[in-house]
Amino acid sequence: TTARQEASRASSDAGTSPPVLRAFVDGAFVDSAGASWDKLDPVDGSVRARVQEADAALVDRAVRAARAALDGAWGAAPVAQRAALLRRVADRIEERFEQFARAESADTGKPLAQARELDVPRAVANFRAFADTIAAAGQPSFLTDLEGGRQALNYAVRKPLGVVAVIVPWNLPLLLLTWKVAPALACGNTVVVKPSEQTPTSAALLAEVLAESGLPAGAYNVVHGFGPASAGQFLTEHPGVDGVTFTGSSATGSTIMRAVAPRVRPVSFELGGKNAAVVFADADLELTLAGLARSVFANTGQVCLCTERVYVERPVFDEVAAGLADRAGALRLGRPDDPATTTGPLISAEHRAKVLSYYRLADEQGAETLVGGNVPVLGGGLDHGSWIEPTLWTGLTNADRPMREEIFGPCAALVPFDTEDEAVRLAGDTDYGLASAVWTTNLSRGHRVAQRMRVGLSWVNTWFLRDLRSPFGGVGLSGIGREGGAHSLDFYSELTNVCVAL
Ligand code: TXE
Repeated sequence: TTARQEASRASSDAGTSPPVLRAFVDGAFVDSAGASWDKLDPVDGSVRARVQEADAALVDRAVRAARAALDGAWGAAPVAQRAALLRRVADRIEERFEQFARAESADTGKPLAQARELDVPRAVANFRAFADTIAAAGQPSFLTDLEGGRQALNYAVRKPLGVVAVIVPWNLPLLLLTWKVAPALACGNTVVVKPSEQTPTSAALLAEVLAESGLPAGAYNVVHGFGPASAGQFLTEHPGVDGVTFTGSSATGSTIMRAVAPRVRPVSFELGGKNAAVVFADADLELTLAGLARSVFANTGQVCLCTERVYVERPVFDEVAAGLADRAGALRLGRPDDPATTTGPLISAEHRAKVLSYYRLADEQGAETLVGGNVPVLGGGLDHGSWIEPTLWTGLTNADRPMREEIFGPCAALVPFDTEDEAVRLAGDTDYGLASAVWTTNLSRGHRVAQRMRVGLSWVNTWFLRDLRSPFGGVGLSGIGREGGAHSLDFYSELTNVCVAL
């Protein structure tokens, strides 16, 4: 409701009429009988698009179209055809590279350079990686010895999970969307996508690319809308949905679990994080500070993998704190198309209010603010954007709320430690368990500590480095299941074991 209120307030200031974004159902963009909302530019608060909210009837049409495509052309497509389609999609995203980069940057406010370096190349890579994965996928078979010297042959046949609901957030919209859509289609599923209400554009662009690449109508559908009492809820509660893949907040993950529980459907969840970095005194400090700064401030701290807790071995604590504060001070907030910009705004005024509430909480809990802590005054027409200062604290402990709850902003707290065991204990003292990074030049210690972390992704001397064949996901509040390479195939497939008495 708050986002809607903000949206309608801002729309009254708009001069020209913004483009209209509609649902994509059964191979065509269609009008919805539901309401519309204004998608605001996080950079300056202007209206970027008018988005039509899918009502329950339109969500139902999308799910039916997906079912028909599953029972028809796409569900029957051989593996080679699916892999070839994914490769064509990758090629076509590359052809429209700049269009995707600009759309992604415009929806999120992120620097255009980052969309060009990360978001769009990863979307291309996602389609190529899952074309390779499905083309190479096999299943073990077993010859079973029976009495009397006879045998039975067991082998498993991979089938699509079915109609998959794909619900994605606003921080890396295209990257996360393609991370799910590529393996889902590779396995022969059909999908109904609900992009975030904050970032609806790239899902619509992808619809065009998939159709041009020859994906049958109905195999990829997009419904726009919000979560509760809107497209998100209508989709997850729909009896025609066979599984849900979701990236977003832990609270919404829990709500989605309840929505599918009556039908006992599988879910794959990549949820929030409260990720720790551990810096040992023997670390290469130049390398560490560069990596740490990236892990705290990338995408304005709005990546589920971002570091919000930094544990530093006491002898280098002051040096690391000062070095990281210098790097924070060197960040340049500005318009996405300015090549000097390193850091965009937060996604929305609503999200900034949340992040700012943690800045105030840190003050109240006696933190020392090394850098930042406020809303910046940028001028130049940016005053209505959702800007916030990159921020670092010392003086907090694991008992304080800013150390326990996911803030999802460009901020982190630094805390000293004295022993390896203490560092592992402090890092693991969280309900989340997505990612961690250990910084050390001691190889044995790097492996040892990385393995002891209670997380799904444990980095040593790097951060965010991904091989798309390796498992991605979290423990605890950070999610259920793993995606990536063959792990994604496990989620997006059902297996039928065939047992033949020979
Ligand atoms: O997330 P939501 P929000 C965290 C981050 C952030 C907080 C809230 O801490 O501050 O979550 O962000 C859809 N049924 N992350 O509110 O609600 C929603 O429309 C079905 C971490 O944006 O999880 C959107 O498409 N769908 C995260 C998507 O879920 C529902 C990335 C994500 O929204 C729904 C984003 C419902 N009942 C936020 N309610 C990460 N892990 O990277 C919402 N949605």
